[in-house]
Amino acid sequence: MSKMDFVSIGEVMIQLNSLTPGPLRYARYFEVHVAGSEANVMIGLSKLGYRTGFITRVGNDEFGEMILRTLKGEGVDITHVRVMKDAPTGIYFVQRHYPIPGKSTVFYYRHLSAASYMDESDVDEEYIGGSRALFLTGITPALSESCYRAFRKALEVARSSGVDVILDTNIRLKLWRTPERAREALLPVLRDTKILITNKEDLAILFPETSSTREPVKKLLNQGIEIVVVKKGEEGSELYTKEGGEVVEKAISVPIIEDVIGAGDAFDAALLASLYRGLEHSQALKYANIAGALVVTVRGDIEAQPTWEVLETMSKYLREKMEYIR
Ligand code: KDG
Repeated sequence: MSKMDFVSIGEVMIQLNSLTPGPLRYARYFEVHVAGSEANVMIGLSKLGYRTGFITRVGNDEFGEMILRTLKGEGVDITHVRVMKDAPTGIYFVQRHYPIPGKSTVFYYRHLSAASYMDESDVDEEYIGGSRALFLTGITPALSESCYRAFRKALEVARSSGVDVILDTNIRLKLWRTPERAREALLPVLRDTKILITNKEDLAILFPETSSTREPVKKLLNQGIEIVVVKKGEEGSELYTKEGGEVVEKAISVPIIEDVIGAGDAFDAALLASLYRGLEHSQALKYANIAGALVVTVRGDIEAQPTWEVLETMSKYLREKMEYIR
């Protein structure tokens, strides 16, 4: 098996995205997608030319089969995906533009799903140890006690093998239930990361003593993290380095917002693809903002994730505002 550039661990689900905006109690038509934060990032990186692999479990059911086919079709290695007999593939629903126009809400049906049974035995030391980077999010440890142990083991394996650790805090309070639980589990592992990706809301949960983003970012960099990236949605994004570097990029506004879910993952993939290609930090943030903006224009998390060609086309369009008729 060839070595991976990026490996990740988490849950992939079937996303049922309402075709109509508004409360789900009135929704009659749903569109089916495959999605899940960490897998979205692996797919995004695969579209940008990297070899990626994913560790998870799916149920021995039609939805599990759909996930396997999608991952494989998008170029993600599935040799470390287990198919479980006694638990189903997780699903979730997306409600769009309600109660906040332009925003989406998720409703999970993933309790006791196949992926929630992952444990240390899913974490293959050679697989992670042989890769360039391990990508984690704060979602996986929130799934169950055994997922938390798998997450910790993956992190330790990467650390002891000299593999870069990248973490997106991605705090889902619907899973953690309280901010305290999220904080207790995540704060101790942040210092083990090389690149930390976060947002204003997560920083407020992790560092409730301050309302600024600057102070926590400074603290994190002082703990040894090399790069901290703060995603600010419509306000753009910021990148800070241990050496004192600071880059701020404006968000890209798009004429259509279908569903904002998955934008952050596309952002992460384009950011990491750019950083690992050695691009300037400001260019990496620009591409990441473009990738995030593209994903909000469609339903589903992975369909509009860009290739390099798409990133370049959009960059050119934003610079020159030419009529794009081909
Ligand atoms: O980042 C998008 C994800 O939040 C979405 O696809 C669902 O993975 C998911 C989760 O756990 O919330």
